[in-house]
Amino acid sequence: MTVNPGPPEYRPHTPPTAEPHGLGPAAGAGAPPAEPDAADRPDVETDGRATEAPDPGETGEPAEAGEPAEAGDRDAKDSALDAFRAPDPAGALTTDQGVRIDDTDNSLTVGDRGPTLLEDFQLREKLTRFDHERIPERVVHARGAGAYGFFEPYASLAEFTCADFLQEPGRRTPVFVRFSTVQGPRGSADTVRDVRGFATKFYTRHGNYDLVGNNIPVFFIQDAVKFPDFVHAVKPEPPNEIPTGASAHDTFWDFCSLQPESTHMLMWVMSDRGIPRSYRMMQGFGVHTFRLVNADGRGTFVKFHWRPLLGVCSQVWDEAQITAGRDPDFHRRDLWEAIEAGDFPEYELGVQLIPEQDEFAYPFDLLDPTKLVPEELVPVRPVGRMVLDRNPQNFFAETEQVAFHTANIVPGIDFTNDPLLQGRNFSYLDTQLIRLGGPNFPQLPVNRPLAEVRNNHRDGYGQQVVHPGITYAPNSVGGGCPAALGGGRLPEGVFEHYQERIDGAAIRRRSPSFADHYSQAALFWRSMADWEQRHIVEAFSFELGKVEEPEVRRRMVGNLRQVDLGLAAEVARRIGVPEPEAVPDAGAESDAGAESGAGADAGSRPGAGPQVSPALSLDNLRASGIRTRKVAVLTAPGVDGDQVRAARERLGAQGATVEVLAAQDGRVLAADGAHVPVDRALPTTASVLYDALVVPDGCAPTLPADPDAVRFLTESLRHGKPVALLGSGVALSRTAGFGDPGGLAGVTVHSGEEPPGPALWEEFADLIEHHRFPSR
Ligand code: HDE
Repeated sequence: MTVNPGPPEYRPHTPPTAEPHGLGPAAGAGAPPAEPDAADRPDVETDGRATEAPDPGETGEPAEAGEPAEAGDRDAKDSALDAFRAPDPAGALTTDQGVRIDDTDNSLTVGDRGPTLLEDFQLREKLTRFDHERIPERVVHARGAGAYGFFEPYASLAEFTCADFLQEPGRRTPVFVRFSTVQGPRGSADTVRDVRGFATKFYTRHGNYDLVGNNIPVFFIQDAVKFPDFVHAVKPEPPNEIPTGASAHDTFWDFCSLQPESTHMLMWVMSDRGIPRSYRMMQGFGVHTFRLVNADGRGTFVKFHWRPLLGVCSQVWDEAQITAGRDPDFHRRDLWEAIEAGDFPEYELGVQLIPEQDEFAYPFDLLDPTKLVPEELVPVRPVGRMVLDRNPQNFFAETEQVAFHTANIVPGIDFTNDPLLQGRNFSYLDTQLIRLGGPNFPQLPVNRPLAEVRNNHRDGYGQQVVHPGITYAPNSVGGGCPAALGGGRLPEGVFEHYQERIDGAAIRRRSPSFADHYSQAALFWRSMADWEQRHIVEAFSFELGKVEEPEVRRRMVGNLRQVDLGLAAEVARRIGVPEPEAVPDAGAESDAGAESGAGADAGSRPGAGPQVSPALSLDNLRASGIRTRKVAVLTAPGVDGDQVRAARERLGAQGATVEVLAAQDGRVLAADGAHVPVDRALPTTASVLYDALVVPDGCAPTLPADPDAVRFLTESLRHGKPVALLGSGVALSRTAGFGDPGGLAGVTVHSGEEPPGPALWEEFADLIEHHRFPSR
């Protein structure tokens, strides 16, 4: 690591420079400066890391933000961060002014027992810095986790866009991704029912591009002006700040019941999409229709999709609630540990491309963010992959201070008039100003583009750059003042607004083309597997069952009636409100709609798009293989050691993480006299933290007598997880009240005399691949 880097200029790849007496960014941030002699030698390596970042900026060309990297290479963003990494903490402790101090354990007092002196500047500085450690959390999406990585296209997309990062197959662009929940504060649990944020910052050679999306392809509202209302409704209620991280309360459902445009999104959030198994196993969506623009200025509408290579997997509701207590950091930890273990999460970027002439070809408005474009109408075209391969080094500096903004676009990408997007383009910059304390947040290390920054913006809180010279244009005396490249055909990499013709009167009115709130909610419902529909019914019933106001419950059931009669009737029964009537003109219903009672509304208009979209069901979004799935092996003294070893080897060889659990840490004496190492003691863990369970032979009667073990199995079965019961392992199931559960879906029972062979482990791996058996 470079010692005491000098003040970075706001340009790409600034190589760390010697600045022994300057207030380098690290020193300025309160980190102890290095030993003076080391500071004189900027190339000193103190931790074995490379000392100088490459500086492609020297060539005058835009920074090569990630040429195809050779194995082990650090990417351009990683190298650029070197200039901001704190010096070696092994040196002497200092104040923020670099004054070395001898004691950080005692205040300056008058005598042994006298008062503390005001002149103790060391105490005052330490307390002041501490008092100011917090910044306002994000007003929404406060709880999150982030990671660095890279994006690389499969092929050039130049036909549709001149966006730099989509031009050259295999050329890597560094990225930072932040995943989040929406409702809960920073300290809330990860596994609550909620939308998940999926925000990606691409450090492209032509500037930063932020794709600030969610794991659900539509949104609750159509117009940004409703966002504060929506958020006030979903957030904890003002008098008592209850509930934390949950939408199951009156104000949220009151708002939604009165704002029927939220219905489609509600269907998604009440489905298992609202309780993902992992950030690594959820899709991402740009939500809005954006525009790609090619070098000739031709525009194409685009919807962005991220598809996780591990498939889309969710928890079940009871599991999610227990996880929130057992490990509130479940998703954070999962992401962190996967990256540390080298199991880098990977997502494929896909685009739905819609020619401009097709703008009005669909039975919904492309500008309406409560609608998706069914993949059956416009297929998703894979364009590249993103790999997250590096954890941040400091949560606050990187994950907390990262500032996304929907208006951070680059040449080749542009907006549409989606009114939600237009409002976001104001809101994100505005929110960073309060959250990060002023206009210089783009200079924070994680936010700095790799592309060069050169303009006349000046001053403000926290300015990190020493700008020489004048600060206005035009000028005749400044010499080096940056010039805007205007007029005529612009060189590559210069942003030019898409020249959309706009003509109209200023009106405050929702477009009539946004009026249909139920068709796609019904499409979603019809596209669900039986078990998904059951979970949706249960989720609505749970949430509305927490609503105190009967009228809100009734109104919501009325909205659901517009989606599907069966859904509304079942929810009504469960929450104790009158069942809705069938709508009289049922003759207008389509076959599929009539079958499930889908509403007599726009949803069943002939030609209104597909009646079913298989792409929406989790049943069709699983991936093959069991890589990174977590398997617990419950053991006790006398366990069949061969079976434990086989589970480790056979499942481990396919990429699963196998952990041996026992009542106590350390090791367990197996029946063959060998010692089996224990990974975790049962009281410190829980079934909800695993995807599958093996109970080997030889553990009776110890395990059946252990309430933790009984509970482990009971929960695993209840949550639809694959379970292998080998030999006397079945005894545990009997104690748990399941008898011999061999007939249950997803359960393997081996009771033969012969030891279980490879075929059993293959069969069990297939069950793990299936992930959950919610039909159980
Ligand atoms: Fe956001 N949103 N949002 N949002 N949003 C924020 O920006 C806002 C919307 C999304 O990891 C805030 O920096 C408005 C849709 C993500 O840092 C804030 C509207 C989608 C994140 C804000 C929306 C999102 C945010 C809070 C309606 C999916 C977290 C802190 C017009 C496409 C980014 C911040 C991160 C964060 C405003 C609607 C996704 C207040 C006004 C639709 C993933 O500016």
